[in-house]
Amino acid sequence: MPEDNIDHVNFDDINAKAISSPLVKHMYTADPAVHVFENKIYIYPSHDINAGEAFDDLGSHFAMKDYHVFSMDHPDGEIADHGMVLHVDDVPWATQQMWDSDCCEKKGKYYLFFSAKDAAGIFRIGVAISDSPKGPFKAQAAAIENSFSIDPCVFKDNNSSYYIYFGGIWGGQLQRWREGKFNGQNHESPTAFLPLNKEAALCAKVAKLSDDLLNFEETPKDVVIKDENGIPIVQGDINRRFFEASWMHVYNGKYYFSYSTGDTHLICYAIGDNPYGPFTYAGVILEPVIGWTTHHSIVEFNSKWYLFYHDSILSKGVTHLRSIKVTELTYDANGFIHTIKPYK
Ligand code: FUB
Repeated sequence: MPEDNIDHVNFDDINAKAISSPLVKHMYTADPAVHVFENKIYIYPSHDINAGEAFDDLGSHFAMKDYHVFSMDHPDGEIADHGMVLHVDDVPWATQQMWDSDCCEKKGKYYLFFSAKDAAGIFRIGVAISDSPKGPFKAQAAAIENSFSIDPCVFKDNNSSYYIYFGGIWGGQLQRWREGKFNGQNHESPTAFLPLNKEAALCAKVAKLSDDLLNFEETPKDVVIKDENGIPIVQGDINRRFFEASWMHVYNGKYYFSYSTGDTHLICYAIGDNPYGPFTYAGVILEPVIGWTTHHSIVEFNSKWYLFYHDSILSKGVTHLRSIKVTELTYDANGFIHTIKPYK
């Protein structure tokens, strides 16, 4: 919901109705990417701060500068803050807006993938490496070659190939790359360059990563989401089209691509047979939370499934000051996810 639309919200009431409490209260955290490493839950969130930037549809108010890593022995347990693990000043190519990140492990090394703006104000995706899931991470000198847009999600498939999903429209700039180069001026309207409402929606991107995980092994492909009739979702279908926040998980051999619908504030998902798709739209995972953005990850731990997400209740509705939360996620007998209402 837009930031100017929360005046009517009674935060004590809505807090009492919330199905989960903030996991972290000593700072603001968002966009939780969660993995089980070494039998523990590791959380790689954005670190929200109040940098004084005004709210706009390009997301300038999300002016984050660093990342912390958190861990838990169990989703109901205590959370440990492992401190600051990467700062924008230590990333040679990045200048501002350390947005969503994700982490994966390969051969005992941990790779943090993150989105940030370069000196030209263009979002790129970078990699930083550590010997521990707790960090600290050391950034590569340059962003991934030919990377663009935001919200990386790294997925290790059964055959041990690694895939990166990414992209986000409006402030995430995905629409600026439709011709393979960055179109327009830096502060172009967030809706310029989008397809028409009746045209196929812009898709998230997916690419297999190179063996060292530092490059795209192929030109990124579209993550196509089709409707129940096999027709790609159109841009005007704002309750179902991709906006940002890609996540991939596998359940019973099927590939679940989940994402945010942005300005309609839903976490939705679509199911496919392989990491590339196409995927068929399957429903809503999470109804709107307090705050404009919604962003999540889905992880299995001790044979139960969990949805990590965020809302802005702790900051009393400030869109860029969010808090990560967790709740259990369940499936029906046909593999469809039961929709979660964040407030009872
Ligand atoms: O945290 C900044 C941006 O807000 C993320 O990249 C988006 O997914 C949204 O959550």
